[in-house]
Amino acid sequence: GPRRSGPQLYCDLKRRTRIRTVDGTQEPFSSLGWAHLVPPRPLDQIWTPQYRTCAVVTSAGSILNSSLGAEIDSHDAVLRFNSAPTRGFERDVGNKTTLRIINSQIVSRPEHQFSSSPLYRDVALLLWDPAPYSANLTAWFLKPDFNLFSPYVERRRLRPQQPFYVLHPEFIWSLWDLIQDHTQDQIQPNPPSSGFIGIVVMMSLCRDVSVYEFIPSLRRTDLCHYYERYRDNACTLGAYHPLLYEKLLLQRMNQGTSMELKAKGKLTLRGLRDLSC
Ligand code: NCC
Repeated sequence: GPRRSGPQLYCDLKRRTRIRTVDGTQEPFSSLGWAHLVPPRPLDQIWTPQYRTCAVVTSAGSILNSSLGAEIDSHDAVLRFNSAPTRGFERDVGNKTTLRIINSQIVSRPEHQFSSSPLYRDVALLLWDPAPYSANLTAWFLKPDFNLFSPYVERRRLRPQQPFYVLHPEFIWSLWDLIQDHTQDQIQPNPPSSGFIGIVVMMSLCRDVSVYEFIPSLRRTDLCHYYERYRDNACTLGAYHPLLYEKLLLQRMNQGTSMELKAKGKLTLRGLRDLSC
C-alpha cells in the first residue's frame, strides 16, 4: 500500500478497527447459548470511566536489565501476554497486571496449567485463535487451531465474575488487512501477533498507551523471552506472524522521542477514542 503519514495512520486505524468479541449473537454460538455465557458487559465498556494511561509490556528478552518496572506500574492499567510472569522480574517488568492476552495454546496445552495457574486469575482475559481468513464461525468452531472453546466454557462456568472474552476472527483479520494496506511488500497470510492485537486493543480502551520493547531498545538481543533461556531472533523479527511489518507500522505512529525508543524500547501512542478525524 502507499505510505501514509502518522496522522493518516491513526485515522485509518480508528475508522477500520472496532474491537469485536464473540458475543453469542451469531451461529453456532447463538444456538449453544453463548449469549448467556459471555460477560454481560462488552469489552469496550469494561473500564468505566476509561483508563487514562496504559502500558503494554511485550515478552521480549531485551526488557531484562531495563529497570522499567516502576515506570510500567505507574500506569493505570497494564497489559501482558500469554504466560509472561512478573514474579522474580519485578524490577524490569513491574508487577501490576490488569489485562492478559492469551492465544489458544495457553488454554489447550497442558504445560500452561490454565485452570490452576495464578497467572490467569484476578485479571481480565482476552483469548484468540488463528482462525483461517474468512472462515465462517461454524468451520472455526469445528476445527480451531487449538481447542479453545471447551476450556473457555468451563472457565466461564467456574469463574463467571472474571471478565473473559474471545476475540472475533473478523477483528483479528481486519488488523491483518490494515497492516497489508500500509505495507509495500506482500505480507504472509498469517494473523498478527498477540503484541499487535494487544496494542490496538489498548489504543481503543485507553487515552494514552506506552508500549515497552515492541520496537527493541539498544538492549536488543536474540533472547526470545525475558523469562526463558531460548534464543531465536525470529521472536523479535517474526516468522509466522508479520511481526516486522507490525513494528514498522507502529513506529510511524510513535509520539515519543527517539531517545525513549533507544533507551527504553518505549513507543508512545495516542488512544483512538478522542481522536478527531
Ligand atoms: O512469544 P509471545 O507471542 O508470547 O510474545 C508476546 C508478544 O511479545 C512480542 N515479542 C515477543 C518476543 C520478542 N522477542 N519480541 C517481541 O516483540 C510479540 O508482539 C508477541 O506477540 C503470540 O503472539 O501469541 C506469541 O505466542 C507464542 C507462544 O504461543 C506463547 O508464548 C505461549 O507459549 C508463540 N510461540 C510459539 O508458538 C512457539 C509466538 O510465535 C507468538
